[in-house]
Amino acid sequence: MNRVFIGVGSNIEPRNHYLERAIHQLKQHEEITVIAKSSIYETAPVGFTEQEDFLNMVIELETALKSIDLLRYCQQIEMEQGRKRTIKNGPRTLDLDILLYNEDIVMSPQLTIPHPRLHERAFVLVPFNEIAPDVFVPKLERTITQLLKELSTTEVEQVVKWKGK
Ligand code: PH2
Ligand code: MG
Ligand code: MG
Repeated sequence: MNRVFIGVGSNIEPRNHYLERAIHQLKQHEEITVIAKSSIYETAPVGFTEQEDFLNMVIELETALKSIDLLRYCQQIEMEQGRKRTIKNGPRTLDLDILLYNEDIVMSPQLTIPHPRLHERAFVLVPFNEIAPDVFVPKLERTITQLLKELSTTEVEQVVKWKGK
């Protein structure tokens, strides 16, 4: 079995509905088991900042799928939830990013694992640290907690537990 972490994000309403439906659809696959999910966090947009705040979370899976097949399944879920790829890093109903796949390093045109911006993003590291602080990130050679400590407090403060609808 492969141990995988996925980052989930949405900044188009109903944001929590997109997150919940994504988890439901992952569970539907007979070769995927959802092991853990973080709380939902509300986060200031990073990169392209002229957009609404996101809801973000991280989930842990066990799967028999190869990373490329898991990617295709995630993209299928994004499509089904009305994802339109217009502005790079712009508003989206649903974003599912494979963050880690065991301790594998994958560098193909379709997929880079560990996720290339994992270590820069408080909206990933804060929820990740909640469910799996000691997980080791290959290539960066650090645990999640160690990576989180390298971020500025300003960035970390922009990630707060979501208070609900
Ligand atoms: N995703 C991006 C770009 N910026 N900012 C936040 N807060 N959350 C995201 O999920 C996010 C982002 C590209 O995938
Ligand atoms: Mg993303
Ligand atoms: Mg993505």
